This record gives sequence, structure tokens and C-alpha cells, in this order.
Amino acid sequence: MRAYYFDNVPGDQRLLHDSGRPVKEGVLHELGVRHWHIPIDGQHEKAVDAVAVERGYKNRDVITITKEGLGDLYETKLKSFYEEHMHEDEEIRYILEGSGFFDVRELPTDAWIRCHLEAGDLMVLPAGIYHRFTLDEQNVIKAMRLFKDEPKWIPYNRGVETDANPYRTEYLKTVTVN
Ligand code: KMT
Ligand code: NI
Repeated sequence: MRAYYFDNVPGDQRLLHDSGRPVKEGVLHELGVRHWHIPIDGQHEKAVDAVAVERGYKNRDVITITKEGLGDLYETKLKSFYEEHMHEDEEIRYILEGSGFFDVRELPTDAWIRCHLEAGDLMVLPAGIYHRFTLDEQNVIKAMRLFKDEPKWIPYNRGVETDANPYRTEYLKTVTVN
């Protein structure tokens, strides 16, 4: 996984948008973001199972985000993934094929940090973090979505209501630089 600050230049969301500013060691960790690389090598299912057991993830599914995979929902889905949002549960993604960008908001700067995830990357976004997702120029990603319990991945788009959401306010307390 490679992480850098987003350049905020308007234009195609699928482009790199690399500002050239790397993200300092520890910044993502401080924001509560965790990531591992578990190579897709035939043994990966076991390694993912171990993470799932350790963190208490009980459910999972696999989503393929391509024009073919999503059909009529493709454009709408891509648009909603790229709206800045939060969830009331951790968002865990393990990339099986392809690649894409998860952008997360830094605190207290509110800058976008762009994380490029490729096959084998596993990422945990904490409940309450503001983020968004886009495909890159390859236009394909297949990802395993892990859930703690029942899938609870309603996206709440950022606004005055999410700023006051208890999962958001709890999240803010966990980030000491905030
Ligand atoms: C999200 O919450 O933005 C997503 O789940 C993106 C799709 S998973 C590759
Ligand atoms: Ni999300």
C-alpha cells in the first residue's frame, strides 16, 4: 500500500492525484487506520481467517467492482463510494484482484490522504472516520468485505448530522492529535 497527500486538483478521480508529499510514519496509525499485506498465494485464506478470528469478524462477502460486475448500478455505486462518508462500524477490505484508492481524512488538518490498495492489501478503517473510495485507471477491483457482525455498512455522507454522530464523536476522542 502506498499513501500520499491528495493534490486536490479537479479532474478524473481515477488518476493518481499525487501531491508528491508522502505521509509520515505513524500518521495513518494515529488516525486508527490499520493495514497488512497478505500475499495472494494459496495460503492467504488462512491468514485472513486468523485476522478475522483475532478481531472478531464473523461475516464476509466478496464484491467485484467492474462495469460487468455491477451492471446498471455501476455509475450510481461509483458515485456513492466517492461521496465523503463514515460508517458506524469498522470498514475492512481485503483486495483479491485489481486495485483502487481509499482516501481518508487526516486530523486535525482535514487533508485527504490517498491510499493505493492492490491485491493482497488488507485495510481497516475505524468507525467514524471520513473516507471515500474510487477505482483507479485499471477500472477493476475485487475485494473481500469483512464484517464484525451483521453487515452494517450504511454510508452516512458527511454533514452536520454526521459531525454529531456518536460514532464520529467517539472516533475523534481516540485520535490524540485532534
Ligand atoms: C466504501 O465503503 O466506500 C466501500 O466499501 C468501497 C467499495 S470496497 C472496494
Ligand atoms: Ni465506506
